[in-house]
Amino acid sequence: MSDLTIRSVESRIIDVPLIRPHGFATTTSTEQHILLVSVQLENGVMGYGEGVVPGGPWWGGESVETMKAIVDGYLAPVMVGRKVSELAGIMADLERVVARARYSKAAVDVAMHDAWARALNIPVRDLLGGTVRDKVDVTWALGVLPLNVAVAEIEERIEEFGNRSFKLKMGAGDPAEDTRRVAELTREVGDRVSIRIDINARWDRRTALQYLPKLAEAGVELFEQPTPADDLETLREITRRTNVSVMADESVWTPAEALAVVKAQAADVIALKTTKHGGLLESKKIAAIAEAGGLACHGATSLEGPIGTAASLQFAAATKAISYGTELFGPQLLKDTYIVQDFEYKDGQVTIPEGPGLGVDIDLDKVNFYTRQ
Ligand code: MUC
Ligand code: MG
Repeated sequence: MSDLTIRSVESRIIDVPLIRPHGFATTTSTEQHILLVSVQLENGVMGYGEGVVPGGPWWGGESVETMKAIVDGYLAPVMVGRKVSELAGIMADLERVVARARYSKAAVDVAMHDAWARALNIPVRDLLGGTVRDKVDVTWALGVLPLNVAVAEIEERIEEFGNRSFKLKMGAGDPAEDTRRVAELTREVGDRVSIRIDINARWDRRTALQYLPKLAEAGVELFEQPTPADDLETLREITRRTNVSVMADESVWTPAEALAVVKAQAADVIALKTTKHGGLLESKKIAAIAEAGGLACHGATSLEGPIGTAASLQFAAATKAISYGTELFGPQLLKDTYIVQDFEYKDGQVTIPEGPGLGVDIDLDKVNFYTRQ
């Protein structure tokens, strides 16, 4: 019997350039910074996971630099010497040593899933219950862009990859101007593709109730987190007042928060990010709560690289509740990859990789090339 004991846990920061700047409500990224975590077992098997946040600590308080300190200094010592088949027990013990820090915990959760599945020569999806789907729809996110640039990018993605839905980031500028820009764009392309918006919790109640109806009228199909995370009352009011689906993102980090959204009937969809929730085990709980409460889950992203994306794809493969498509386009936003395989993005979908573990293999030369000195 091969030895499933964790021999070592290592991490390094890699910086990968983006194909174009990605504008969020509060910052703009030109590179994605990723904490690549590796877990090696005594039998020699390696597993990988990514610690990754969208564009820096503005989103959830963690950054690759803080994650490195947490993983190396606090999580790794709890993991080394334990059997990877005790994953649930290890994750529970991590809670005793480090509060919150869910992005850091996601990186080690995924690396352990990958190593364990590889040791058993099965895909990670089999550890999560097996397959419900082998492809998922992919929404392309545009960031904050001027109208003509956004339209050109949408046309290009439709032509090249058949994307059928697009997410625009809002909340960076004056709400009236921002609304005009997005409403005009929606009128221009909204009969051919679905336009969704993500305001990243930047609007207050009054602004949201003033401008969201105009966006609904223009044909926007989904409002993602228009208002502050803790204000479920307003989110519920928006859900009630408009016919547009409302997605909770910043409002749901934990299973308890997912339950609160269900109880408050504050949204129709939950943005499920395997990173934000602290890994695949915690994400399963969110999915179960959403499903029981009659909410759909969207396979959302923190702009993961290929390893983190493969993890979220394995999760979507095994989780029926991911019924509102995905935005797992992270690898397409990176200028280069650091896995051996290419993902198959086609007809607005991506095929979920097969093969042991996450279904993708690391390209160590590339990883070395992008490692921060
Ligand atoms: C978010 O808030 O959803 C995902 C895609 C994107 O452009 O931003 C992220 C984060
Ligand atoms: Mg969001």
